[in-house]
Amino acid sequence: MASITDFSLKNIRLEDDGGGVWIVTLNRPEKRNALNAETIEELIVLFSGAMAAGARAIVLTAAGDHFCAGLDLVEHHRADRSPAEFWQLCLRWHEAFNKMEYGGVPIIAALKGAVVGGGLEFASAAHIRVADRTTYFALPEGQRGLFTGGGATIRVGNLIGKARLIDMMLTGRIYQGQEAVDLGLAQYLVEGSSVDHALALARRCAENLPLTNFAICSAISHIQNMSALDAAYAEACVAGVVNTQSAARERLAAFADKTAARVRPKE
Ligand code: 1HE
Repeated sequence: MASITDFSLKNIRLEDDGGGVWIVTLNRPEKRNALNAETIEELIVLFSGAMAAGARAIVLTAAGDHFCAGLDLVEHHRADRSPAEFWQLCLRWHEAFNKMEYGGVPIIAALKGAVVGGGLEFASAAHIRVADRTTYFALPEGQRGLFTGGGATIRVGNLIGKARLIDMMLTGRIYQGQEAVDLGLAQYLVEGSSVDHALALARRCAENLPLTNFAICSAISHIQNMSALDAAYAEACVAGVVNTQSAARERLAAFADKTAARVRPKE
């Protein structure tokens, strides 16, 4: 895809703020943005092509009061899938979420209402999560007779740890507010609109050099999958490329000649 207008998506709305920050809106509010198979395919197309189409940062949001109600349970019930079919469907979910996590474009999820089941798996593939006061997190799989299939055992486990993940799945425990932030389910809790805050963060990310963001939003996730020895080597390789990019020379010169902003605590 050469530009944002080349995407033809039914369940997702796409806008550019004019500065390369894309606003990606899940658009099935009447189904509480439950993820059906078609939406997963659209996510794959979108996140595979966003960088080449010029996205500098992405705000991920949803129409209606709820971010995402997870797997489309009605579609799943009606399709009466075989084990092989659901296995393959889960791999499509992984394809979509891996394209997000490893794709190199910063993704900031603006959360609200239900972020549950596959909706939490989806949000966990973003790089930054902003919650508002309506946001709540749960993994109702246990109560539905299901198991997570979109990466919760990995990403949600990484965010909150194994014991809390198991508790959420066994008991249906719901986290919200400051407690959810303290546990790591979101990095920000805002009083107003999570979209406004996510947009401000995305615009800030978009001021970074694209290669730097690419490294932050792909290399860290890859490196975390490696042994410490290989991770250190890979980090050195990435730094070799990023820290010698010609586009960074201007920023380094500004520091050297004392015109660049300094890093100071808030007044
Ligand atoms: C849905 C879904 C869905 C709503 N699949 N259609 N996820 C869950 O267990 C969460 C299921 N959803 C809910 O608990 C509630 O819908 C909400 C708390 C999110 C919202 O409640 P509410 O009162 O605003 O809406 P509602 O009346 O429950 O639903 C409105 C419509 O959305 C209704 O459709 P309608 O055609 O009858 O109007 C619902 O059927 C539809 N809807 N949620 C399909 N999830 C890779 S494995 C991942 C495994 C999982 O994700 S398990 C967790 C599934």
